[in-house]
Amino acid sequence: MAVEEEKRVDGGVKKLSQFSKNDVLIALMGITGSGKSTFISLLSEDFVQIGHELSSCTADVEVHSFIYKNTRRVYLIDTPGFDDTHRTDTDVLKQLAFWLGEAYKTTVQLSGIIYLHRITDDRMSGSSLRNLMMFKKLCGEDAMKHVSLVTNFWSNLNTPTLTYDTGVARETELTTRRDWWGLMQERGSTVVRHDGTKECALAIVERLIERRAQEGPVTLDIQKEMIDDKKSLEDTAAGQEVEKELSLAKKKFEEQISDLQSSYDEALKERDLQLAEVLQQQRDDLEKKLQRAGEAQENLKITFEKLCEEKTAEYAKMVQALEEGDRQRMAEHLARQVELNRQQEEQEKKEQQLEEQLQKEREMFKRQGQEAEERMQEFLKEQKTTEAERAKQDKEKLDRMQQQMEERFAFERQQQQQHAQAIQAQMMQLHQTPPGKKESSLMPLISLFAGVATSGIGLLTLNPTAVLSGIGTALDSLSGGGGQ
Ligand SMILES: Nc1nc2c(ncn2[C@@H]2O[C@H](COP(=O)(O)OP(=O)(O)O)[C@@H](O)[C@H]2O)c(=O)[nH]1
Ligand SMILES: [Mg+2]
Repeated sequence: MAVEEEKRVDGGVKKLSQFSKNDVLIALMGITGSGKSTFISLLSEDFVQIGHELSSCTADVEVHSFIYKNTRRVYLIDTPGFDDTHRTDTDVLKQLAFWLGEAYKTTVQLSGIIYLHRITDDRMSGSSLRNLMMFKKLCGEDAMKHVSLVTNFWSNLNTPTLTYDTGVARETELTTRRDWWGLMQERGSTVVRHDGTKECALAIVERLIERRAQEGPVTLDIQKEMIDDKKSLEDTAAGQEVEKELSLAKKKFEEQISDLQSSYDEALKERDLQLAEVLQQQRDDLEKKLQRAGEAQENLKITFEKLCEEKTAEYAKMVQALEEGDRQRMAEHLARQVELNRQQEEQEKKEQQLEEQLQKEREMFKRQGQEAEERMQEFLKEQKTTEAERAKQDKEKLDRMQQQMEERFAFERQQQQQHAQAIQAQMMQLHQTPPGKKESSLMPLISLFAGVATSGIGLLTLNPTAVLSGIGTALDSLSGGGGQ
């Protein structure tokens, strides 16, 4: 499995055991698209995927790191926002609670949090506000002095309706409204502008490191609640916020279902079956939503211990699925290689048959030509000029036919060669780009097997090209495997 995939499926938790006390851990939060991954990519030594939507099967707490001033390693934690289209808030909260809980149990603790907000966003959108609320509940007031509230996308304030002044006005509104950033700032959070450069990103991280040196590490409310107080997730402040939202949503769905029921009864009374069907469909959809909200509520009833068990089983399943995918891709690759070998063999057989046919026809024309020549000489000897002339014409006709045959065969041979080249090119491509070459630790083994199989077929069919190509693949796989 690829390193990147591995990092995603275990949510970076495995790495926690490798942390040392001197290391710095900084979490990045904010809605999807607020620039968390971009910020991390400015500093991180490893590859960071930007602007992508992770499939719902992957855990998206990701850990990236860099060495800070040659003294210590800084880990930047990329987290999911509470605005995920694939997952419920319950799932996102569980993911964060699990990761933060695991981090709390290690010797390294969080040094700070960076909360990103796009200054280009028109006021506070519903999802931004919701995400901010969840963020505050997760952190708690004591953690506020370790928070950097960062505005970014300043360079995008360059249209007649979206100017630098608009940005400044928005920034002021953010910090003056106590329910937005105002109270957090009062509690010690710093408000910073990020200009998108590496230097600026480093300065933001640096400030949090200095703050940690003065104040010690930060403990978030969710960590205290779940680990120290052994609360169930639904009883934590963040859990209660999600629970409140779910209860409200359920109530709304129930009211809508009840309204629809009345309209449905009315439609039946009026014998409007078409309308009744539409209303029934809408009711079914609402029932499903109601059920999902109920399930999300139930899923909040979980202790940290149970959460760990659940996540461990979930990750094991993901790893298995990814490995299964690897195996399937390799089997397809191998099947393609065997098929190309078969095509190549068939092609070579056709070329051989063509050559044999050409030889036979050439000999036949030669024989008939010689006979005509002999006839002509005989007739000339006997002074039978008319027959001699006819024999001469026969000979010329045979020569012409032979020439036409040679041209036709040359054309066919050319076509066969083009086809053979196409097969060769496909084989080369297949050798150069085996599926999941980087992803799979089993790939060299499969390549080796494919190479041996190719040369084996080559030997059996006395086909030197296949033997050489197979040996090439096997050698490639050995050198590639050794380098991984
Ligand atoms: N102009 C500008 N674009 C940014 C900035 N940060 C991120 N982006 C862009 O915003 C998009 C989403 O960024 P990403 O880092 O994936 O957001 P995430 O979902 O929070 O990880 C990408 O297309 C980035 O190139 C920034 O500071 N300025
Ligand atoms: Mg991201």
